Amino acid sequence: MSEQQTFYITTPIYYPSGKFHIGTAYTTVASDAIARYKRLKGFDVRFLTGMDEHGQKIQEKAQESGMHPQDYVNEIAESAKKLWDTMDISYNDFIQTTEKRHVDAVEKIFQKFLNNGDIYIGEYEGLYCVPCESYYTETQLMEGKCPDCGRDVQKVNEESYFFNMKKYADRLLAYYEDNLEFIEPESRKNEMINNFIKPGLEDLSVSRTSFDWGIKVPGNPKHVIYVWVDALSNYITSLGYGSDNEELFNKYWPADVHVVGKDIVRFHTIYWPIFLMALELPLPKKIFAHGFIMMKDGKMSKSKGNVVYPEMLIERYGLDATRYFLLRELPFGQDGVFSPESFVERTNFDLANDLGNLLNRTVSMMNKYFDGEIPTENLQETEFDAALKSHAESVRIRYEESMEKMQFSVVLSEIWSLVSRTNKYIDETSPWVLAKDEADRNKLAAVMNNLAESLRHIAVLIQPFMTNAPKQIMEQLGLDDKLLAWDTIETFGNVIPRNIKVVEKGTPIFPRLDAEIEVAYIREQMQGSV
Ligand code: ME8
Repeated sequence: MSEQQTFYITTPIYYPSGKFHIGTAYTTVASDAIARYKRLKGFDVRFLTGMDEHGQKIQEKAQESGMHPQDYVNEIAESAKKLWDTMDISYNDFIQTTEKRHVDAVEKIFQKFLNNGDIYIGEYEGLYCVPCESYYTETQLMEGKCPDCGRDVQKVNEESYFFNMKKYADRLLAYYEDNLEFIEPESRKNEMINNFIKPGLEDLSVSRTSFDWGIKVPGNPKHVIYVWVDALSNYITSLGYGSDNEELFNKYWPADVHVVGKDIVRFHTIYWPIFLMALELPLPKKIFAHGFIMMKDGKMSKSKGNVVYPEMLIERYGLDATRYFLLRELPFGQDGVFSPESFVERTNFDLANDLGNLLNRTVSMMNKYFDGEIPTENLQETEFDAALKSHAESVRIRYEESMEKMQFSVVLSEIWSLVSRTNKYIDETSPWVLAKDEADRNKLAAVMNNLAESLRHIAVLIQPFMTNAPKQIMEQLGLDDKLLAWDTIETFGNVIPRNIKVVEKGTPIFPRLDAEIEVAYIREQMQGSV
């Protein structure tokens, strides 16, 4: 038997600085969609997420809430896991950077940098933004504030270890050139080259002495290791790199893709590859940087009262509608706006009207014309069948192309083109007319079979995005979940077995929302989130 191909995908590890909003959920759901897709295609997938628990910001947050930092981060890690379980995130591992497996390995990584002469000790004088855990020079500031988040920066003057970044700049550029798909979208790559690498990489301060919530520098415990050196290493420490058992590391590294938001591209496309080069390890195959979910009045922030939490949407509208919206509404890679109106519209139009109705109509016609049984024999093609079949076939091909590029909104619009095409097929074939003439009985049978088959294709295709609807569709059609396997949609038709009975009465899988009431509800919840 040939060995199963592996696929390693990661999300950023998030800061435990508060409750997760839909932005964090967005990255995680997108990564989950890829993980599910690759599993569906037969890959041996490893999907990592976790928490970035060290650093000055977290120490200060813990102090504010009167807790020991370890208790503080553990509590948030538990609530994060609960949220990911609620959202059906199919992660294989959840790493916390305060775990021993990580701490031990990061100490070894730092020691290796020291041994190889990549790190030297010096004096750091400069500016630091605590919320971004990031260093800046005077000229990088925007009106005296942090260029990334607009907040005040602190003057830092302390002894520090420095990483010699310059040494690797040429190799990094060569890697970009040889691996054209390393950074996506491409615009981010140009930004990195023109804004950071070409002007000359500065040596990076990789330790701090003014607080102690972090991993100690081996042999010099006055220093804690810079939180980004600590954090980025999670992608390999979680695989056992530097431990007694590197089996997972050997199997899954290099990562196929690190999914990140546009705010942390620099760390992933400059620092991380350079650290890996210093460790003499292969670099990840791709860093995909997506855009941000914005609100009509700008960034989500508690003070503006415009924060949307995933739990609220899931409780009221269900997980599938929430996951669908996140991946359908925003073109992955670009910023997009969340509005209560667009959420309600998508749910009503795409889910309740288009998909929900198609299932309902199909099930009720099957009951009306064939006593609930999906006809599989004596099928006489209608003039409209070939177009439906070829559409389903072409959707599958375009779906695969766009999925590889992580163009989720394109993939979903492709699937919905099959939903619309199938609804149109009902209008074209007018089963209620065929049902009037016994001579058209076999044509009616073919139409019913094609409708069930088309819905089955849709159920297979939506699996990376929705976790309940595929099973609900199969259940209403009376079909076994085995028919959700990818290879069952390689052809259209001849898959549904004989003597299958659909349910007698299908319940709507996506109830229609009262737009006015629900828009007001979401808005109220956003304001209540202050
Ligand atoms: O940066 N829209 O953690 P973090 C879309 N610990 N995505 C958003 C978003 C929004 N409005 N807001 C946040 C860190 N995100 C580091 C990462 S990795 C080794 C260390 C997502 O909690 C997006 O993926 O600030 C962004 O990159 C990430 O959350 C930042 O999470």
